[in-house]
Amino acid sequence: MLGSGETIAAISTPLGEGGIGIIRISGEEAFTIAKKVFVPRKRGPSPGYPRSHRLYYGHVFSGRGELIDEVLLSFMKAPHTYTREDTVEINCHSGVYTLRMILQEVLRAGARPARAGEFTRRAFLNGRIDLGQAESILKLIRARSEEGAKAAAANLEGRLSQQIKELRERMLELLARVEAHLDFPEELEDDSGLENELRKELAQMSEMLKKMEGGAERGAVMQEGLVSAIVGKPNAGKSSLLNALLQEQRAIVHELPGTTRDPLEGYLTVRGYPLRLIDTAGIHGTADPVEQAGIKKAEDAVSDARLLILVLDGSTAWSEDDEAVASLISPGQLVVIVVNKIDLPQKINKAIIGERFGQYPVVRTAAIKNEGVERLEETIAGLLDRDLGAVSAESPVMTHLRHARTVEEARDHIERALEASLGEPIEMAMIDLREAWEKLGEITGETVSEELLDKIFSEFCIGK
Ligand SMILES: Nc1nc2c(ncn2[C@@H]2O[C@H](COP(=O)(O)OP(=O)(O)OP(=O)(O)O)[C@@H](O)[C@H]2O)c(=O)[nH]1
Ligand SMILES: [Mg+2]
Repeated sequence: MLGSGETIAAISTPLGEGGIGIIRISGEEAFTIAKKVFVPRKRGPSPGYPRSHRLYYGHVFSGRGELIDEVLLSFMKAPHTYTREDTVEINCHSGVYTLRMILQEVLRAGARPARAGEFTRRAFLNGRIDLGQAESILKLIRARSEEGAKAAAANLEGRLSQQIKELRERMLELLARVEAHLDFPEELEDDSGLENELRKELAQMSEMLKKMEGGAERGAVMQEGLVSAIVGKPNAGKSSLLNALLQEQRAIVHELPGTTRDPLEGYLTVRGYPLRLIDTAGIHGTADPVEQAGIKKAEDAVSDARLLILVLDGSTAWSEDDEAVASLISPGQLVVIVVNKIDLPQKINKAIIGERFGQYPVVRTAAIKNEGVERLEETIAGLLDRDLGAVSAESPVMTHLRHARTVEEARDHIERALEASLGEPIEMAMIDLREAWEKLGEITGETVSEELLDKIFSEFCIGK
């Protein structure tokens, strides 16, 4: 099956300086178009030119006969291609100018520019991948951490899709059995056997869906990074700690308090957990409007954060500023207390720390000497292990919010079916079971609407 019949083309590699860049052409006319812009080096028709899945060396010329670049071309015959359509990839030198020039020639030769995600959309429409896999490709393109990439890759193999498919099959079987029973009620004396079985099945399905939901939050964290704010009074050593964690001089560190104004971000992976680490302005009472603006941003960052790294300066006494910082913690936030500058004589009152932060882990560091930083990472990882729960290797991590929501909705239907099965006529339960079945089909794309497809594929970048 072919897509819309139109042949599409786009630059498939990121624009910028690089070793090679690729222009991808897909559709019925792909070969014809490529042959118009490409001149193979070997003179005379080589036998069978162009042969599928072979690389050809040659040049691309402009319509006016000017040489644009020396390239390698691969012609790939359907269906053994990404889109299942005839596909050509032009490997050229990756400069923005070269890539654009070649694309222009390809468009002039009859292709039209591909829309965002259109190659993957065609792969889906032509049945090469299901929708869950398509979204995993998107995630893979964007994954920030190795773990995130692994989770996306696992879904790409269709693990989530596989589980959903099995569950849907079970639902369908159940629907069929109940319907057969409803059609021929006289063959059974009473319903109680079937009803018991129905309840048991529904309860199991609800459990399975609940487990899948569990993977969703972890999935989101793996993709986006856990939002984590470093917060404390001025000069406590927040920026020094950020630099120590990132192992680079990202933030300006200075002995003057009030150095950091705008929040500063860095990405860090702690034992496989990606963190989006935000360094913030020191929080204290001030009349300086610029500082006030920075503090406002710091407070916003704190309230958005899932993890707070609250930094105290061990070399100064506990103060009102520390009190103000402590009051920003909101219930449910993950918190680590860091007592920094332990290389200096300690003035902070340990009793107050115990009193104010008894329920949180405390780590002692000397950020500028890199002391205690590893301990801090371990502590953070421990908190996350407990919070997100160890997910076993086989359970699919849901990398997409849409999947998580859909699974939740499906479980709502199953719960309602379960309720209905406790008193209402059996048909009522069947309605919700069928809805759950349909919902789950949206994940694999078996019951998906055109509108949803548009939304999903529009998130892709062009060329994918
Ligand atoms: N002795 C010692 N000095 C430190 C340590 N950590 C930071 N400092 C020093 O403390 C000063 C302030 O450090 P910063 O990292 O800029 O502190 P900050 O909390 O980001 O400060 P603001 O951005 O102004 O709120 C600098 O002079 C650092 O060199 C430490 O562990 N030991
Ligand atoms: Mg700072």
